[in-house]
Amino acid sequence: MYIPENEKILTEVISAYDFPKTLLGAVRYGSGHINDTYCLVCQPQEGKAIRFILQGLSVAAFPRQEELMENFIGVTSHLRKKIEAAGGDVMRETLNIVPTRDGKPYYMDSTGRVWRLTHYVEGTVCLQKATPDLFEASARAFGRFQWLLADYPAETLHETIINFHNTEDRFAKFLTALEADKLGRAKDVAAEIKFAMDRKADCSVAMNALREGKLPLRVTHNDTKLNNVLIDEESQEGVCIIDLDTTMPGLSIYDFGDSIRFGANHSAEDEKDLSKVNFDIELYKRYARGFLEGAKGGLTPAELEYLPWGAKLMTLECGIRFLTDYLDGDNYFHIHYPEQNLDRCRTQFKLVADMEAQWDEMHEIVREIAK
Ligand code: ADP
Ligand code: GN1
Ligand code: MG
Repeated sequence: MYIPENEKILTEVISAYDFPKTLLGAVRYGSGHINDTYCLVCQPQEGKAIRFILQGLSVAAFPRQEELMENFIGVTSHLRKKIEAAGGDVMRETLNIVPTRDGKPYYMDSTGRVWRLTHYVEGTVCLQKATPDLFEASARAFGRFQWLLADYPAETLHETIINFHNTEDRFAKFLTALEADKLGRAKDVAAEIKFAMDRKADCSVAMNALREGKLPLRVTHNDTKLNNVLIDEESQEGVCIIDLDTTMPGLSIYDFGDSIRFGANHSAEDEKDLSKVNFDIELYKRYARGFLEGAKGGLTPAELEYLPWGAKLMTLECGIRFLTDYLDGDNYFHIHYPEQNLDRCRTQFKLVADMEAQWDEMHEIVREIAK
C-alpha cells in the first residue's frame, strides 16, 4: 500500500477502518489551507475503484475537535433528512461519514488528532475558478444550503472557532501581532498595515448590525469558497457543499461575502501581479442572483441591504487574517513559499479597494435582483 513519505501516522489511522476492497494507498488531495486531506483508493478485482476522503483536522485551527465532529454529524444528519424529503440523493448531496471498525464517527490518533473518513462524491468536480454559469450554480447551492438549514436549532451548534467572522476581533488580533512583530516584518509592509488601519471602523459594521438586532443569527457555512462546493459533471449544478468545519451560527452576509471574495475575480488568491486582480461586478451580479434564488426568498430586507457589506468585510477580514499570519510567522495558513501570506493579503486588499470604487453599484444590483 502506498503511503506518502513522512506521513506514517496514516498507517495507524487507516488501520482503524475496514475498507470494502484492497486499499491501494493514500495521496494528498485538494488545495485547502487548513486540514490535511488525502484521497484513498480501493480497487476491487473488477469494476471501478472506490474512493474515500480522509481528513486530519488542523489542531491549530480547531482546538475543540470533538465538538466540531458533533456539529458535523448534527448538520449532515439534518441535511440528509431534508434531502430525502425533497426526493434527493443523500449519498451525493451531502457528506457521508464512514464509521471506524468500532462504529465511531471519527478516529482520534495517538497524538490526540481527530481524523474522519467520508465517501468520495463521484461524478463531481471541484473548481478554483468558474465560468459565470458555474459561479451562479455554486451560488444556488450555497443559498440552498442556508435554506436547508434554516430550521436547524442553531443554539445546539458549537462555535468551532470562537469569533471566526467577528471582524472587530480579527482586527484586534492583527494589532496584537503587529505589536509583537515577532519576525521584524512590519517595517516592510507599511502600506498593508495602513490599508487595514484606515478601515478599522468598517470592521465593526456587521457586529454592530448584529448587536442592534438588525441582522438575524442563522446557521451558516462561513467558508463558502468556490472550492467548497462539488459541481456535478453532468448537470453542471452545485451538488454537495463540503468543508463543514466552520458551519455554526453566523450571518447570511458572511456566506454571500466569502464567495464573492474568492470567486468574483479572475485571479488566484495569491496572485503576485496585482494588475490581474480585479473585482468583477458581473460575476458579483451572477452570484447574487444565484444565492437569492437558492435561499428561496428567505433573506430579510436588512440582510439584502447588507449583502455588499458581507462581500467587502469578508474580503477585508481575510486580508487582515493573512497579514496577521504573515506578521506572526505563518503559523495558521499552510504556505508553499515564504511570502505567500503577504501575496494573499495584497490580493484581498486590492479587491476591497475595487469594491469601494463600485460601492453604489453593488447595492443597486442587489436591489434590482430582490425587486
Ligand atoms: P480544507 O478544509 O482543507 O479546504 P476540504 O474539506 O475542502 O478541506 O477538502 C479538500 C478538497 O478535497 C476539496 O477541495 C475537494 O477537492 C476534496 N473533497 C473533500 N471532500 C470530498 C468528497 N466527499 N468527495 C470528493 N472530493 C472531496
Ligand atoms: C481557509 O480550509 P480552507 O482552505 O477552505 C480558512 C478560511 C479562509 C480561507 C482563505 C478554518 O479555508 O476561513 O477564508 O482559508 N479556514 C479556516 O482561502 O480558517
Ligand atoms: Mg476547503
